[in-house]
Amino acid sequence: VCKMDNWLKKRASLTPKRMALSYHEQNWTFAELQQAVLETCTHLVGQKVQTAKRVAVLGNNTSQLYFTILALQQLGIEMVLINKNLALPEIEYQLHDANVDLLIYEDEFQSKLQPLKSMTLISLNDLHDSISADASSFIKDEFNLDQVTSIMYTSGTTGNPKGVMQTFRNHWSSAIGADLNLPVTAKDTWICAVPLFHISGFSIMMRSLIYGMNVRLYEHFNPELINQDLLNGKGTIISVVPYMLKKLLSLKDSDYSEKFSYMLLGGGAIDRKTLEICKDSNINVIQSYGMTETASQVVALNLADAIRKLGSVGKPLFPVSLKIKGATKPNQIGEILLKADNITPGYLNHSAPITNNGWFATGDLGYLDADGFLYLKSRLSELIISGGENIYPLEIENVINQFPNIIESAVVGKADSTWDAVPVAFIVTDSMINLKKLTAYLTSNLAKYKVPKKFIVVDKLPKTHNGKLQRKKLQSQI
Ligand code: S0N
Ligand code: AMP
Ligand code: MG
Ligand code: MG
Repeated sequence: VCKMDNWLKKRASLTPKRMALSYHEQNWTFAELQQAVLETCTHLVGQKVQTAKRVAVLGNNTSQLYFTILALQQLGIEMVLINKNLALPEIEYQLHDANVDLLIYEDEFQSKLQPLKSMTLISLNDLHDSISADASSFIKDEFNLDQVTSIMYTSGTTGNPKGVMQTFRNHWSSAIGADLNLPVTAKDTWICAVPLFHISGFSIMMRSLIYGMNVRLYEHFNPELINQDLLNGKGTIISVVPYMLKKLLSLKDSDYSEKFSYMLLGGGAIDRKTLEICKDSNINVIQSYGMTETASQVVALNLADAIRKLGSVGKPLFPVSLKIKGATKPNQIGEILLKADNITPGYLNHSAPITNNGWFATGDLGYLDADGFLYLKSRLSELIISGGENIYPLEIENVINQFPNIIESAVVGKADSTWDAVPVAFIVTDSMINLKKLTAYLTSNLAKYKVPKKFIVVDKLPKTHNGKLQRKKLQSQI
């Protein structure tokens, strides 16, 4: 299949009265959601946005942002989802790299974006107050499965973030694979407190259209409120990263409502002890493994095996093939290779093929046990995951090395009880460094979670005789 009926139209015609979205005290059925999205389309067309090739969006998980994302999709415009925590230079890099025509942002971010003079900017509030025009002729009747609909940036080993292109086919394959593992029913409500700008959140929105499922959207992760809502049966499924799971666990003092089904856990490693506490607290946790490049989970546990195979991230989902590079029998560790319609066609502006004979190399190491369950070990790259946000040492080092009197630097991850891991920097300097100035400089150039929590001055960095940095040696010094 190359084309499918427009998902929102299809969904609104199949189950118009079913609940689609809850946000604060407001609710929308699929017919009402379609209406709200159409309304946003009329404002976009009033601003001639339909002629844009690519539009970026920046905001919290508000209903307005939700409608805007779906509206851009209705108009067939590729959208770049900007991480709201990024510093302005990081945002500028992405806007420029993706050749974005317009940035739609939530008013809260106005002051941060102020210096972006050359860019066409429109706030969500202004968009909604703007003149409208008939959008019907611009709305796609069909979705071309090979068309890119969303782009999310992720950094690589080179230090420069790359735009991961996600097609309708990627999202379709992802949603179907997830549902064949853990079927969603009309009684389910999926809590979306993970960001819509990450695939963890965006994929919930796509599943909602495809399954006809209600989404309870939270402006941001509000643990107290979400805990209350889980106790009161306002959600049956919630996507979490380890930080969020542990935070919710710390608040929980009685059982969740019996309507509650499971937490979908992904984005980073979890310790066994936390999983055992969940088991003892009657919380079903479904461990999963996925990435931006795979349009969310590609491997997941199911309810029957979640306890029996505690510590595993599960089996490859139905549409996903997985093998361990070089492994000839169970329990051999190697790089995880994947083949699936979930996998991105590639990075924006990078012509190098993303697959080799159809196989995508994840950069993650793991092994399959004799029953075919995947266990993750570590990564080939030096990725640090803090609260579900990825930090690539090279990206930070490149910024640190620009600071006056710093000769070189190395960033490593330090285990952290709150964030799982935080970055720490080793620096080599030729004169005294003002820590306040350095921190201020880094904070204006990097998202806060990327700014090292500690700086350690050293005479030189440990290197092999070929000049390769020995991070393991540094790791033992923190
Ligand atoms: C953990 C979150 C929610 C923390 O944000 P919160 O609580 O809103 O904090 P703020 O109020 O914004 O800031 C307070 C202070 O904390 C600092 N800070 C914020 N975030 C971090 C962080 N991550 N690390 C370190 N510090 C942080 C702020 O700077 C601020 O500092 P001060 O007070 O000094 O100003 C937030 O970080 C969050 O939402 N994290 C999760 C992101 C996420 O979803 N990651 C997953 C990405 N991966 C994928 O999407 C692929 C896997 C996948 O698809 C998936 C993942 C999970 C579940 C399901 C799936 C699936 O397959 O469907
Ligand atoms: P991202 O592209 O931001 O979603 O990050 C994807 C990376 O997060 C993967 O390549 C893994 O290194 C890591 N990751 C995802 N899920 C898990 C998990 N369940 N356990 C450990 N690491 C994970
Ligand atoms: Mg990534
Ligand atoms: Mg927040």
